[in-house]
Amino acid sequence: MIASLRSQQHRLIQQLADSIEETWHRHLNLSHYGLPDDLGYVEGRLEGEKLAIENRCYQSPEFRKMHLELAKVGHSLDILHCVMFPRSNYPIPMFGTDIVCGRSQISAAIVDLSPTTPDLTLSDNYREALQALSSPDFSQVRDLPDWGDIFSEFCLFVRPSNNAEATLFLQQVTDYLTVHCQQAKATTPVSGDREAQVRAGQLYYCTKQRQNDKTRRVLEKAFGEAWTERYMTTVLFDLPPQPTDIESP
Ligand code: BLA
Repeated sequence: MIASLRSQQHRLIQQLADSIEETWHRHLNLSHYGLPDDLGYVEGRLEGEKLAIENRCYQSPEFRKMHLELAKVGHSLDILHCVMFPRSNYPIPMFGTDIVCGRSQISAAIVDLSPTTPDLTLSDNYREALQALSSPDFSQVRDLPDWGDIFSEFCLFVRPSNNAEATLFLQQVTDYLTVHCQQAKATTPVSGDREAQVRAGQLYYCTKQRQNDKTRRVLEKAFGEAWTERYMTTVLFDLPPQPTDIESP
């Protein structure tokens, strides 16, 4: 299953997938999160090449869904995608990372802790913890697309140009993730209006991510438009469940 696909992928993707799962296990109390039955492992064909997708999904007291996805298109494209969706009573950012690797060269490596507040800013706690990390220089920094206003000032979007830079990226992701797990555990859950704000922030994040045409095109070529729409809205960027209308007395 996922271990087999992982072993066939670009080294940075294997290392990052291992590090993400290790960090989750170290800091959080994980349990299984059930994806729709037919969407755990999927295969399609993209211009004659096989597209395989393997998903791993967990939840914890702080996170509604922690999704790690590996995808492989024939011998030409390796992808790692990971998003952590906080429960809507946790006023904390969205962790997201994506690595796209074509024919042994990494073309995109991005990581961020993206705010879910109405003014799209991170809390002081997060800012201080992230500022305390080292901020290494990369030789090729990439511009964010138009829909990228969801990302924070700490967003790192690069094209690592050698092994040393790939290792720096790996370290940066692991550091962001560690900060996030620690902050999440120290967070006091909210309710009422503040919870509604978190839900609205996650909805905005998902709406923007669904506008990523590059992701959509890869999936549509292999699986068609309808499947892709369902996948993007139920697996990649699903919205938090509605609150119950019943208030406790
Ligand atoms: C870019 N994402 C891309 C690219 C491809 C995919 C092919 C273009 C690579 C490049 O510009 O060099 C494809 N990504 C996928 C697919 C999946 C995927 C098929 O995750 C899933 C099956 N994307 C995310 C998350 C973030 C993200 C969580 O899923 C950020 C936290 C960002 N991907 C992201 C950005 C780009 C990208 C910003 C560049 C988009 C652009 O330049 O237009």
